[in-house]
Amino acid sequence: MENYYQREIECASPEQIRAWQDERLVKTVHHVYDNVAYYRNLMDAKGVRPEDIRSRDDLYKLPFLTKDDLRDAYPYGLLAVPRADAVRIQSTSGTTGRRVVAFYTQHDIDLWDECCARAIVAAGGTREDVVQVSYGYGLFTGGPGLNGGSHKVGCLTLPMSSGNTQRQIQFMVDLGATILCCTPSYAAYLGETIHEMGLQDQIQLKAGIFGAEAWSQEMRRDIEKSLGIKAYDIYGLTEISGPGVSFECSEQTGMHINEDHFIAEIIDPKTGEVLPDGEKGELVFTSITKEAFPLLRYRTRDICVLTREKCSCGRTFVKMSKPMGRSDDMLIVKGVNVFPSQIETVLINKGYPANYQIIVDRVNNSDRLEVQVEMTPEMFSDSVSAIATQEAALVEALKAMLGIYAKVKLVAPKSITRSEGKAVRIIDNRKLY
Ligand code: DLL
Repeated sequence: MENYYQREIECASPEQIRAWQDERLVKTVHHVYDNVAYYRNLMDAKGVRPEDIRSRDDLYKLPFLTKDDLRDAYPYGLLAVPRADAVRIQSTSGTTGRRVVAFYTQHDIDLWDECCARAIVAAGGTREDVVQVSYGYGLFTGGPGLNGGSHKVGCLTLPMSSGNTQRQIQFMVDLGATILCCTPSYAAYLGETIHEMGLQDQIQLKAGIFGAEAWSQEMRRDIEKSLGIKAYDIYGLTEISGPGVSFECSEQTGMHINEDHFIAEIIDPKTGEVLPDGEKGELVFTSITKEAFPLLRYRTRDICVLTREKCSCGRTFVKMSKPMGRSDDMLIVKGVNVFPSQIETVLINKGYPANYQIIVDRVNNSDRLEVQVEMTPEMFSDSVSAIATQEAALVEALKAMLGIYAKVKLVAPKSITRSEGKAVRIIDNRKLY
């Protein structure tokens, strides 16, 4: 059997890509208008008829869709096929409020697998490889996405999921894993543990496919050195399918967006105006081949740049830069979405004033979250043990809300700087962007 590689698609001419996008967009717009009342209402409110969308050039006429819409329409409001035709649900990593869920038909899963297969091939994967998938499995898309892609390429797939680090490493050694798929922070942790166990000479890895959170070039170099591999970036989001929306090739100057399935736009996050290629702004995706959950002009909140330079790998699909930040204030800490509002809720529920600061650092390639919380004068105490008890209670409550550990430091009344405009709650020292 030949190695799986969709060269004729990934290296298609710009005219061919445009033709696919035009045709598939028109079809998708009719599909959602006919089958999703939520869309019909949005489009009617904007006075757009499906017939108004004749090509990619008409995309700007469509309304944007945001995470709020997905929450409003939760759970089935944006499902575009009969429930009996959908076979899978995945969900975003947010831990509170209404979760965002995405649906897939079998055909949608096949196409998603294809996108992930392309990423694996671009990282040098063939059917000779043993792929260790150490992204979480379950509602998170990382595990299922890379698992499906690995099968499609014909690799021997190790569905490890995340956690149980010693066992991960034992399997990696025993089974001779050659490609590792996980978050960059977990890859760094695995590398560190492999060295502690003195097993670095027994590792056969050659490449890693890392994404789901921001990571710097410095971190890439550290991981490459520690694991003795080439590390590739992969991007995606649950709403648009999961990992594999875009991926790095050997040139590593941005991630190729699978343009036969997704149309990418960059907009000014404040005005919504579409910006030309090369300008920095918010990334917006329209899925054009999905059956169960097609999203039109979905605002990702990720800030990046699109470039259409010729790539030495031969692929013609547009490249996106690593996301340079988010236009909203969501933090991704250890791969988990953290909103300052969640922290605020905990503090206020526990009787603390809303004067707090969130500090995120990256120590030894692992995220550290600290919340500094101001006490009220009534709470203030000279007793070290009384303060430690209060801090411990907050750590517990934050863990229950966020699902991850945050260090808590109680500080004296009035010691956190007040702002006259919008409060700056977050100090992100990770230098990720
Ligand atoms: O993180 C899907 C994924 C899984 C991508 C595995 C890559 C690998 P969500 O949990 O919905 O989906 O989070 C999506 O994560 O909007 C970005 O802000 C961020 N993100 C994803 N990939 C990258 C990356 C998955 N390579 C959100 N670099 C997105 C920086 C990333 N940020």
